[in-house]
Amino acid sequence: MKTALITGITGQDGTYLAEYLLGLGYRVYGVIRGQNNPKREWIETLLPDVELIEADLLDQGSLISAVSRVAPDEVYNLAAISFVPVSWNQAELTGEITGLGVLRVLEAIRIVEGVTASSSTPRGRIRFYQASSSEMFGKVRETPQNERTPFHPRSPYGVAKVYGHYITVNYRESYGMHASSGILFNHESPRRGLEFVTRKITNGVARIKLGKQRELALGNLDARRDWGFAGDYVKAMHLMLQQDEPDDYVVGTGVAHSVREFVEAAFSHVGLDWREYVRIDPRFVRPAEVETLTADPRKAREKLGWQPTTSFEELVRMMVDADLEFEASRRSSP
Ligand code: NDP
Ligand code: GDR
Repeated sequence: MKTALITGITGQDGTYLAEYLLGLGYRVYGVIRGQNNPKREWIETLLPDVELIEADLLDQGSLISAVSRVAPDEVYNLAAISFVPVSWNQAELTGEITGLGVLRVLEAIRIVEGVTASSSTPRGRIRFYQASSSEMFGKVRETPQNERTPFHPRSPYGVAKVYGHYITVNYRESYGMHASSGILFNHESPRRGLEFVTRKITNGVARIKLGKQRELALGNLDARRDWGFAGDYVKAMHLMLQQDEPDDYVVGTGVAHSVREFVEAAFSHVGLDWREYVRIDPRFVRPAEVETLTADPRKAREKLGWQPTTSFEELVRMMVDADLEFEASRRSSP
C-alpha cells in the first residue's frame, strides 16, 4: 500500500485527489492549517478515511514533522493562495505561501531524506508533485501553450507560481529528486470556491432561478479560459508521479471559451436569458488581465495517456444542477 501526503486537502483539488487515491488503495494524509480551521468538520465528513496532519506552508518545522511522521511515497503540493485577485491585496503573503511554500515542502522532503547536493548521497525515494498553473503564461507569447512556451505572469499569484515551478525544476536538477510540475489550466467542479468565476456564475444562476437573487455582477466577460473538470485533472497529477522520470506537463482540454459563453450556457440551462440578469461591475475587473489561455496537452496525452472526459457543456450543466440542489436544500437567505 502506497502512502500519499497532500497539502491543500481542504481545497477543491485536494478532495478529488484524496478520493481518487483512496480508491486506488492509498493511505492518504492531508495537511490542514490553523488552530480552528472552519473546513475541518466538512473535510472529516467528506473524507473520513483521510488522516489530517496539522502543518502550514509558512512553517518549515511543521512541514518537516509532517513528512517525517507520514513517511510518504508521494507528496502532492496543492496548497496555495489560489485566488488571483487576492494576490494583489496580499502580494507578500502570496509570495510566501504560493512561492516560497513550495521551497519549504521540497526542503522538508530533502531534509527528512538526508539528501545533499553531493553526488555521492542517495537521491531519495519520495516523489513530489507541484501544482503549477497556466497563469504563468499570462500575457501569452503563443497559442496554444505548451511546456516550452515562455512565461509572462500578470499577477503576484502568477509570479509566485513561476518561482514554485522553477524551484521544483531546480530540485530535480540539483538533487535528482523525482519532482514533477503539472501546468494545469482552469479546472472546475461543484466544489469550486464561490469566488471563482464559474462557480460564481452557476451559483448565481441557481439563486436567480430559485428567486433568492435578482442579478449577477461580473467583470470582464471577454476573458477566455480552457475549462475542464477537476475530477479528470487529479488523475493527471497521479500519473505524473508514476512515470520513471520526473517531468513537466501541460494539462488542459485544448478548447477555450469566453466568460460570456459560460454565462450564456449556464443561464440557458435553466431557461433564462442572461442579458436580463448580468451587470458589469468594474470592481471585478483586474489591474492586469490574462485575456486568453488555451492548452496544448499533447505531451500529457502521448506520454501519460491522459485525456479529459468532460466537455464544456457537461461541466456547465453539472455545476448548475449541483448548485440548484445545494441552494434548494439551504434555508432561504437574502
Ligand atoms: P483551493 O483554493 O481550493 O485550495 C487551496 C488550498 O491551499 C486550501 O486547502 C487551503 O487551506 C490551502 N492553503 C492555503 N494557504 C495555506 C498555508 N499557508 N498552509 C497550508 N495550506 C494552505 O485551490 P484548488 O484546489 O483549486 O487548487 C489547488 C492548487 O492548484 C493550488 O495551488 C492552485 O494554485 C493550483 N491550480 C489550480 C487550478 C484550478 O483551476 N483549480 C489551475 C492551476 C493551478 P485552507 O482551507 O485552510 O485555506
Ligand atoms: P483564474 O480564475 O483567475 O483564471 O484563476 P477565475 O475564475 O477567478 O477568473 C477567470 C476569468 O474570469 C474573469 N472574470 C471574473 N473572475 C472572477 N473571479 N469573478 C468575476 O466576477 C469575474 N468576471 C470576469 C477574470 O477576470 C478571469 O479572466 C484560476 C485559479 O484557480 C488559479 O489558482 C489557477 O492557477 C488558474 O485558474 C489556472
